[in-house]
Amino acid sequence: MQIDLISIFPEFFNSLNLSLLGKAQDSGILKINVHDLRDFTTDKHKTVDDAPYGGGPGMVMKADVWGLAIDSVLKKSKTKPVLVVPTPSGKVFNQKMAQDLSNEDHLIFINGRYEGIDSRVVQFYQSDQRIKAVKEISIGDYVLAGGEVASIVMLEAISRLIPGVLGNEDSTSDDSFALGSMEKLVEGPVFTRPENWRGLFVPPVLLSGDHQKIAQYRLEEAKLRTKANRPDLGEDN
Ligand code: JAH
Repeated sequence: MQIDLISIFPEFFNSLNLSLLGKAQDSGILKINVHDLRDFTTDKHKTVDDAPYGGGPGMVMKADVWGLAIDSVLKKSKTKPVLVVPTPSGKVFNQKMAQDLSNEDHLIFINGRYEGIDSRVVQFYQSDQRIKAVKEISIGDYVLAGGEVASIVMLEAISRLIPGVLGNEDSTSDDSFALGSMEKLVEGPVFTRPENWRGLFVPPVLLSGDHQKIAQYRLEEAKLRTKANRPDLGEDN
């Protein structure tokens, strides 16, 4: 998979060279390109923003600069990319969206700052035949200072689902939210050695060797935690 990220703060994405994402790039499964939006300005002050039409606070990122940056990525693209736009006004990101995006050939993330990007950028690329789809996505109900951290969150969720990215291929299969969309539960508690830590003991059933009983225990704990922390999930668990 190819991933292009465009930002006025390209250094935010240095963390993508670490751990899981770093290894996926070393192995060639993932190719990540980071682009500095200011490289696509045409004025001597490298201006990327301007005052909002209609007035109001803050600044809006200029459509012309974004257009040049996105077009320069598109001109080198072999297949039609999905354009991802992190924004608090988008659809809320979830595991299903991560799974769908992990099956794409090419993703482009455009990362706004200030009060956002001139809305004509999304409008234009939604009807551009060089692009497969435009996805405006939020990672939750809070406002960040820009899209960069949201892009990193989404990329971590997406890339670990790409075959060959995780060392242990099967360790994703029963994570919280990875369960089928019918029976959604968060995971219950987990334990490792020592059996007694500061007087706190591992539940004995986990040391019993009875795998039937263990599965039953884990399901009950998952249901309890889901009811307590996520009553919006698993209504019929
Ligand atoms: C803020 C551009 N829901 C996460 C999220 C995503 C993006 C932004 N904020 C929150 C954002 C300012 C400018 C994007």
